[in-house]
Amino acid sequence: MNTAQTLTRAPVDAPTALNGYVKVWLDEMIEMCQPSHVYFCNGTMEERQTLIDQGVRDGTFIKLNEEKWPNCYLHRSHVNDVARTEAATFICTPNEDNVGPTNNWMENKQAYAKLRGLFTGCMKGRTMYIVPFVMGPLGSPLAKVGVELTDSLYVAVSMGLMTRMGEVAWQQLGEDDEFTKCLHSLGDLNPERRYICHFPFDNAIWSFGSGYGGNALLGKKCLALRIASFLGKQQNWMAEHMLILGAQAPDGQKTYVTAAFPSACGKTNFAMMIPPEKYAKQGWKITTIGDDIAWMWVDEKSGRLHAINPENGYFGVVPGTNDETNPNAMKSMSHDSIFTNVALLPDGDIWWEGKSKEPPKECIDWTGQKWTPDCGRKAAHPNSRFTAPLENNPALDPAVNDPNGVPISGIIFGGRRSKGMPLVYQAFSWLHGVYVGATVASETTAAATGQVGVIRRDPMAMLPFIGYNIRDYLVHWFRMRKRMRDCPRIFHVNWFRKDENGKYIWPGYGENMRVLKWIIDRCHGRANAIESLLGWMPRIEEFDLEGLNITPEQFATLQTITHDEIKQEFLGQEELLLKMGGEMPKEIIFQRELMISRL
Ligand code: GTP
Ligand code: SPV
Ligand code: MN
Repeated sequence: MNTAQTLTRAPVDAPTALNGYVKVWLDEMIEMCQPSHVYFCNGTMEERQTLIDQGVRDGTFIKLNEEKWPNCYLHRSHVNDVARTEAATFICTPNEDNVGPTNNWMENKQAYAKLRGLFTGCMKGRTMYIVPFVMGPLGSPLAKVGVELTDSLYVAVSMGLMTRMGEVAWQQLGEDDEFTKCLHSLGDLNPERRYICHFPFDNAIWSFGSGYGGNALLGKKCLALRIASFLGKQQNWMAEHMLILGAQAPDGQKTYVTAAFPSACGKTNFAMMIPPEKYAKQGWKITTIGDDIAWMWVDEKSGRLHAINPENGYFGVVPGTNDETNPNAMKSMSHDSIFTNVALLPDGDIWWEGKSKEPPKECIDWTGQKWTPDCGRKAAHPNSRFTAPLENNPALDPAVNDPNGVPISGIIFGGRRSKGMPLVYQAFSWLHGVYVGATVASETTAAATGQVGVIRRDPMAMLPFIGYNIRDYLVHWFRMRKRMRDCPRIFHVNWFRKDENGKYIWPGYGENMRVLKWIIDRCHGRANAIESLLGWMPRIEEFDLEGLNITPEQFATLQTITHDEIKQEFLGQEELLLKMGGEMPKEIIFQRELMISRL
């Protein structure tokens, strides 16, 4: 069928055989939004360049110094649109019980009515970009098709970097009716009229009033976490806020682990870690499958948990990233990338806090104003980001496009805890591990609007991303174990413990390899451990500190948790558990009792 004849607006380069279900939906959305132009994205490189060039002309993008940053561009967002807005994020269903105590709920019919009001006519004078995309390696049993309609050129181009976008999506979809209907408009960027609404029962997402990544690139948090977690619950798989990395030992053995840390708490850095020299010399290699999201299912043949990265790019935190902390991230963003809200130097170079010790003498800050080191403001926004294709990463794992995913041996939880959490411990069992994950806490970061640095419970680093009731989510975690013949070992880490002067005790970044090595050895039943109140911990005298400026005594302090701190921690866990009230899964109650019994 040729949609060009039936669409209300012209000109339209519709794919020759547009899926019939897409067409019906598209006609309805076009009639509501009333765009002046409609453009079908095909996903070619020529198209990406044409769109970017158009963005350079209309001010969406600023071209950077071609020598220093080949084919890279700067985008500045509206000053009130720089991070995810959790208060404006809703799960819209018939019953409040569907979403539970940790989500914002809107009754689905009311939500549609409210948002229809906002979307009606919102694209007058604008172009609607039709962005078909696939989440997951093509042909994977879990790969999902989405179609995003957006009036943001920045979103259309970014979706091209972050997903498998274009003709491939129509091919993957075929004549099927299973695709996520994603509707997005910048609206007028008024935070009062900002709604990120998910309709899990309709496989639909309507996002209005924000152009920020997590609110607007609907394949990422909205589809690949909120909608996908809902689907995974029904279809026996898991969508998690996790990186996936591969570690190759000197003898060639490859171990894959996932790690769930809350937003801006170290996933990208851990996933791209370069082992310290000693380990590199021995032959250790770390490779990246993904840096933010993992979809996992139990492989029937092996009986093990397998994982894919649904994304095709990185949307990574820029501040703090430099050639020492994360050389692979620096290389990943070194060409063909988009930077959002970093500072611009006079020669078309860019800068951000933590890029170099010496700040530039002057620059244009992320808001477009003149900036000098003494002006008292940040040059780059603390949540400034880079958008880069996966293939830019020199440490990309060869299995990244494998539809069957990679087998997972370990799952690591962690958070940003200045006090009271040791560097590493292992849960006693899967059941205990789920409790450890469910009670993760972390100091809040600039990735979401609101106060920064306050501790909050963030179960499995999924608090803002579980698309249904947390009670059912935890039960799902317990049940998944029963499908596995061999289950991953579960760990908890904290890179962020501080001393009395407020300085990080642990060097972090590449040195986290030492912790990973112990974790890998534990996964394979090789390393010793001592039983502590929290879980299994490395023996101080066996933990590799060679080449580090840390004495075994200091390491012991890093690992210590006092009785008082443990009691404080238990009390802190109540904050989340009480929200579930009488609906707490029994496994959580039992684990809590066991914890107290150990005191
Ligand atoms: P999202 O993309 O928001 O989900 O974040 P993420 O979990 O991928 O966080 P990322 O790796 O981008 O790290 C966020 C911030 O923490 C950056 O400023 C990093 O430099 C810093 N960071 C990451 N790893 C470490 C570490 O091991 N030690 C210390 N001290 N800081 C770290
Ligand atoms: C996060 O906040 O966890 C991110 C960035 O990964 S965003 O995609 O904007 O949500
Ligand atoms: Mn994230």
